[in-house]
Amino acid sequence: MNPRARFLAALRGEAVDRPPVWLMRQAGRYLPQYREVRRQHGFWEVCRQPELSTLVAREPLERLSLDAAIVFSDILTVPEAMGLGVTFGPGEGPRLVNTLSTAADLSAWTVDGVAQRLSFVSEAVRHLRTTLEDRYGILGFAGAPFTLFAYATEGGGSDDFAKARIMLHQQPWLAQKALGILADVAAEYLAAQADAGADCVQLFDTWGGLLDAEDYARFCVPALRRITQPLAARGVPVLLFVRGGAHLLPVLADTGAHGFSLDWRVDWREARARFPRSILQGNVDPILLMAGADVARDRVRHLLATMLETSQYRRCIVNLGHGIHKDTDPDAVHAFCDEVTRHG
Ligand code: 1CP
Repeated sequence: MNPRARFLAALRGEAVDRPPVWLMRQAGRYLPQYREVRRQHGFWEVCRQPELSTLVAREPLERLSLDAAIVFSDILTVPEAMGLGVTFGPGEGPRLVNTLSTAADLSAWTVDGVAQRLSFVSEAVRHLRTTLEDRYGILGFAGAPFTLFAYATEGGGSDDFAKARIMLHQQPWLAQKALGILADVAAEYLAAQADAGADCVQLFDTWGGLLDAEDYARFCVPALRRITQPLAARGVPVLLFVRGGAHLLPVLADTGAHGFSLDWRVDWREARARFPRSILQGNVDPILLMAGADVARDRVRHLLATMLETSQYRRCIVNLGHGIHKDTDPDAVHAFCDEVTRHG
């Protein structure tokens, strides 16, 4: 089966020879060529030049047996385009200059013209689609509203994103307004990526798992529905990844997502029993790729056996439970993908 045909069949719930595979952060710092490109170009420069973004998005496809590419970009394109001033220092996480703590901060967000300022991402998707033709699936993506809200309030990475969680309860109206704006921008942004050639889109809620189910249902689910509803109306499948979200499975059904990218701590069988008709993606612990090629192969065999037994391989996509760690040996990643292809 052609990789894109396999990816599309999985998204539609059709029979496949084996589940398709792609990996979160498949184009990234664990690849020597990526690091070489980054020595010569700034992060935003790589994202903004379609030739460079396609180059790095294709690198993993050339080395590994993958069925889909993810556009090279970042979830922080959206706050950057809304005037929050996002920079990536060497070897550290992102920094945001204009953080959100008051209603005045929110009024300063530049929502007018944001789609135009984000158009470089759909241009990157278009360039990638033209280059890959119909050989591979393509995923577009965006940060989920809560995760972007978390960076906007904190001004950078954090272990607990306390400012965001405090704001939800101290200024709930402000938090809800911010989440609604982020959701509406994401809906339009993802639709543009689909129009440019993405076969499906993924929402990354990397920090959503910090919330309990009640807060997730109150603040995140309504914002997520503002994204999934218009995309569903356009026939664009939306996958939702919530890191550390095992306790949120009961409320995720209400998000309207077409499928779920499972964190490594989620029990696959439990998720399948809860979501018999949804796409499920995941969910090998990415840290275990650092245990070497044999462990990587073993984990794939175990996952595929579960996928076969519970789902006859239908509506399943092989992936990790979070992004590849930058210190991972590319040979272990190769072994992981190769093992998937042995099960066709
Ligand atoms: O120095 C560098 O080269 C920058 C490292 C890097 C890369 C490779 C960043 C900065 N972003 C990216 C690309 C990226 N980011 C992709 C496309 C590549 C691919 O997947 O193949 C994607 C999908 C993302 C998404 C992303 N960015 C997320 C969600 C996924 C996740 O890993 O949880 C998050 C949280 C970010 C924020 C971000 N951007 C970059 C870094 C180092 C971080 C994390 C910062 C933190 O710890 O808070």
